[in-house]
Amino acid sequence: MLLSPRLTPETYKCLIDAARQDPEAFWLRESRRLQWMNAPTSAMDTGSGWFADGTLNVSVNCLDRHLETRGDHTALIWQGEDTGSVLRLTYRELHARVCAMGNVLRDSGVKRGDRVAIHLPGVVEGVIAMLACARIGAMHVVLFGGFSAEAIADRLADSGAVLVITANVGRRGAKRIPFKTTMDTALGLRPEALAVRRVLVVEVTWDEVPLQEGRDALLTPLLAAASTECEPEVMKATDPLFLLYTSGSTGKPKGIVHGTGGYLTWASFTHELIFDHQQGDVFWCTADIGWITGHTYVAYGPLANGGTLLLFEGMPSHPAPGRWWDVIQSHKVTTFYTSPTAVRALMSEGDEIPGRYNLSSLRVLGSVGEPINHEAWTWFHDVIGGGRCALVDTWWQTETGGAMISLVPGAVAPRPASATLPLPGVNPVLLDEKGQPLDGAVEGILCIDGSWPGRALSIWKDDALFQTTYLKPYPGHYFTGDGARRDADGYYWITGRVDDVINVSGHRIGSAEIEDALSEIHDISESAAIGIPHDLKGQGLIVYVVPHHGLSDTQLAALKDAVIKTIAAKVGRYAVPERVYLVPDIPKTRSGKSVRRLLRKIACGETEGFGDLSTLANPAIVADLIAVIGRN
Ligand code: 6R9
Repeated sequence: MLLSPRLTPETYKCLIDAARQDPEAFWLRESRRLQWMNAPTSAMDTGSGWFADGTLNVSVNCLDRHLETRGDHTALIWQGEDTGSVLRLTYRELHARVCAMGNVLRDSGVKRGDRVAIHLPGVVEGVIAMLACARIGAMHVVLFGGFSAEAIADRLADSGAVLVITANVGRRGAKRIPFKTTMDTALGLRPEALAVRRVLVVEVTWDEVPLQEGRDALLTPLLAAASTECEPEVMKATDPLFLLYTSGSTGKPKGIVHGTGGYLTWASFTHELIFDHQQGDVFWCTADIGWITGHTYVAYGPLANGGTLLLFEGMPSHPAPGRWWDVIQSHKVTTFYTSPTAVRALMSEGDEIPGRYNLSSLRVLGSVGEPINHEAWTWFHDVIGGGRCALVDTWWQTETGGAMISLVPGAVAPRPASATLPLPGVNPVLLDEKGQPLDGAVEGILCIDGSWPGRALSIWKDDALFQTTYLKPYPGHYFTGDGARRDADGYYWITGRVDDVINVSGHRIGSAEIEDALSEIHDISESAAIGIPHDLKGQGLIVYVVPHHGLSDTQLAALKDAVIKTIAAKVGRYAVPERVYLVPDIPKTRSGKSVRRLLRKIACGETEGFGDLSTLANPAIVADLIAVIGRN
């Protein structure tokens, strides 16, 4: 049965107007969607943060308060890699498991304010551990399953995590991913820089797991012995809830800190609005919990709203194409939220495969992580949604906490491949390069004016960097790093990053992150990483490498291999470049900055139309680069 959307264009307009006319009253009212221990008396961030005098606990909001009305409703459906392995947890059962985990963490010495790192494959313990941290007031630091040992070690050191939750292995089709071994390597890399005292291990399979005496323990026996009642910490709305690393245009990945009351209000508000959340929905967000989408829309939004979330352990096309459609059919998924890269990959398998499944339970489809092209939008909407589902393209970022510009089902008319209009309380502006606001139908740098409840509090241990990255580039505005076009009706089309962040399959990769990793290869004098359009991945990563003079042919031949191996080891396999070019030099401005605009054009095969090259320090290099690309 299809339910009609809760909102109409008229009711939505009232919401937008109310948020504009009296934002303080609007957000104070919206905050009441949560259960507060002490309800806030002020909403807006006037220097002391959102809902500053409110107190609450996030896990109580996601679990305890639902027990009375929907304790026996399904909170979580876990679909394992094998068709036959399904786990359903009611709110009561999830509550008990989270409490047990909270007690295990407390017994392991974790205190309020401590950081707990979570590095897990797609098992239920991920969401349980996040909520358990929230319950005891510890901050979780979820690490993406695809990070290398070096990348993990960097994040453990920066966050000062005292405890790690990992798995013996992860299942990826027939493959086994050695989570625990990778963690052991990470912990051994620079032990003096780490504060990790304890490692708790989830046994995903019966595979043997090496345990270090005194430090490591299997989680199952500890959970079995733990009480299923766990007193929640009373947290201030402005206390940090979690820390999540993301890549920027400069330096190392930064730990984005999100707060408690504002973040959860935003997660709940946006989840209800953009997915038209209704009783009985089965909500499936395919993101890994290691990314912000996995925080806000796998865990916090759906649970804060008392929904049913689906977690799938496996891959889209394993053991055969159509597996995702099978999951939708089996569990009667109503809301399906994924990335353009996934849509394009599934589209390339043809229409016949989804045609074999009954997808009529679907009501809302969502896209996130990168711009969705017209063709993928149309296929998703027509073939998967059968033309009857709303397709919400949701633009947002790790730093914004939740969706900012998105279609709202029933309330906003769609335009293929457009993220459409800002949500209530979100005030985007487009600026020119000098920072002047642009009016009307125009393209410019996307900034946001004012604050909103979900905005990140800071960068871990570096508030000055938060200010210089987001608030100082265009004073008075929050700088997103994205460009956008606006049409005459105020609809937004996100054009992609305007900084040095590359978006490969929705994964943010900083060019500096790649270049830093490569600076450690002895035979390389410098490098430059750029992104160019890629049919499936949105952007493909290209690396230009300048070898030292005088290397032999054999040394040069080994260099490309070394580049790939180094990036896989220092960052992760997800950041391995599409192509590596060995070049004599990198085009530079007179002040020594790599001119990435030229590097992008040349990598795309362009041979002319580069504009005035006389301002370069080394204009002759352009012809050399064109020759290298032509030969490869
Ligand atoms: C939620 C998330 C953020 C960057 C963002 C932008 C790109 C995300 C998008 C989109 C076009 C969309 N992005 N959603 N671009 N349309 N609907 O992905 O967070 O990993 O921090 O990435 O992703 O470039 O700035 P995060």
